[in-house]
Amino acid sequence: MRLVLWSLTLVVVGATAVAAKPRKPTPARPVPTKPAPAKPAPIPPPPPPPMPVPAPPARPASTRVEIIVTPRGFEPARIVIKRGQPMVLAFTRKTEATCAKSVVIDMGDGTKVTKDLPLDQTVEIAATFAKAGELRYACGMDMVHGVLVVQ
Ligand SMILES: [Cu+2]
Repeated sequence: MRLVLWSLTLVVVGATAVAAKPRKPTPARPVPTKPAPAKPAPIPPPPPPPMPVPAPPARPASTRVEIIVTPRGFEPARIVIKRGQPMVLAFTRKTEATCAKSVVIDMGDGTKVTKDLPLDQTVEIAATFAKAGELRYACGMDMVHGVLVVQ
């Protein structure tokens, strides 16, 4: 019995000795400090599309009529236009062989507009004719005529 106890004690002590055996500290392994691979720069999100610019209030487009002054007079000498339609009457005198070196237009509202017509220069007259009817235009001496037919 005593022998058994002693043996047990030996076993326990031996086990303890094994357990207590100082472990050789494992040297810290150098961790390779590999630089992290550079991540590709994140692609910035595309800029938001520009806000649609609101269109300016719609203005009715004006209708342009070219009127040439030639030795035969105003060409065309008869212009049909729409009532209420903004117009640009563009006169260009192309000849010296005419007395129509200016134009007088009956605006249909009791007024007349007179414009000089320098050679080869386009003179624009913007107007909107509100009333239907026939309006004359003529040279300054009222010798060369044309007519605006407002419908
Ligand atoms: Cu004239």
